Amino acid sequence: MDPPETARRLRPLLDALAAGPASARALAEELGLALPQVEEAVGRLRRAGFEIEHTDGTYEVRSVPAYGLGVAYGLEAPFAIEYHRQIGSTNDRARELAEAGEADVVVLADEQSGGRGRRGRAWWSPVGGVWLSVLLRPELDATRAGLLALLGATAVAEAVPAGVMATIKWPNDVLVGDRKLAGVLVETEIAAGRIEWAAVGIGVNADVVSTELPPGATSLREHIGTVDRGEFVRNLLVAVDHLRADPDRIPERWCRHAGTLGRRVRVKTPDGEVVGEALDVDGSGALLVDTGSNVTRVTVGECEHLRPV
Ligand code: BT5
Repeated sequence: MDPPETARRLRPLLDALAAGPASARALAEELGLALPQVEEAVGRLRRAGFEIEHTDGTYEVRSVPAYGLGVAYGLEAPFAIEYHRQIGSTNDRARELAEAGEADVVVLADEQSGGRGRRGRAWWSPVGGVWLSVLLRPELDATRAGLLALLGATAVAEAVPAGVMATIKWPNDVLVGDRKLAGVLVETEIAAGRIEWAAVGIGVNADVVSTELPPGATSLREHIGTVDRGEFVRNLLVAVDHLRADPDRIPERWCRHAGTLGRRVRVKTPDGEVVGEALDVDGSGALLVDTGSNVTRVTVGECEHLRPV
């Protein structure tokens, strides 16, 4: 496995190359590297599928891989991309990177052999899906950690191409109709009441056929045909970046896509079931449910949409 600094080092080089042809010397100066380090980094990009021409001491990008590291080329969000063709779980790798002191890295995989959902459930992650974890160090009080799940789901809903009617079921399932398109698994490290780091794991059934997915699942491909995953991930990461920059606005942006509000719901919580009408989410991402006798604030639980009585 590459050391964590590799992904971080390639990002500024990709940005410099995306700006146009550049001499090795200019790149070295701009990036604060020695010439052999520039050559080594260009070699890494070539091995990752970039076609980079080198004539008269000038590098020029001729083509970019459609997925993988190609996602970082022209990405308008400050994340470094660490790409794996196959991995156990991107969230596990994000945790390793967090423990090595990293931030703002996206672990992206083509396939996961041990994809995880919440509470130990398995997450199917065949080739063609979008499986990634964004490692963030948000300025957020631990009591507001619930917002991060809303952030993940909102980013997916905002990035979904026009023509797909995606809605969010509280807190973080993205559905088309009543079938699941995407899920979010947030894992955090808390210290002294603050969030030290968060791995926001996002799984989207993008360019996958439904026969490769569990019952009850759907994919973007089922609705719009072949999907440009690179473009989708770039849009997703730009949305993540905007949302994390202004956490106070996450509930409002989440609400624009919410399918849960105004509906009768049953939420299974660690303290028992809450049944009633979902009214709103509060500033920490909790669901407010009118049970008929009071308004209950639900911070964790499994939410089910019920038919109106
Ligand atoms: C989730 O869990 O919805 C969170 C899924 C997070 C997956 C991402 S992929 C990148 C990152 N790395 C990881 O290892 N995980 C994250 P939950 O709400 O517990 O839903 C799990 C349930 O969804 C399962 O029990 C199945 O019923 C269903 N399911 C499993 N795989 C699915 C898929 N690909 N599409 C739709 N539903 C699925």
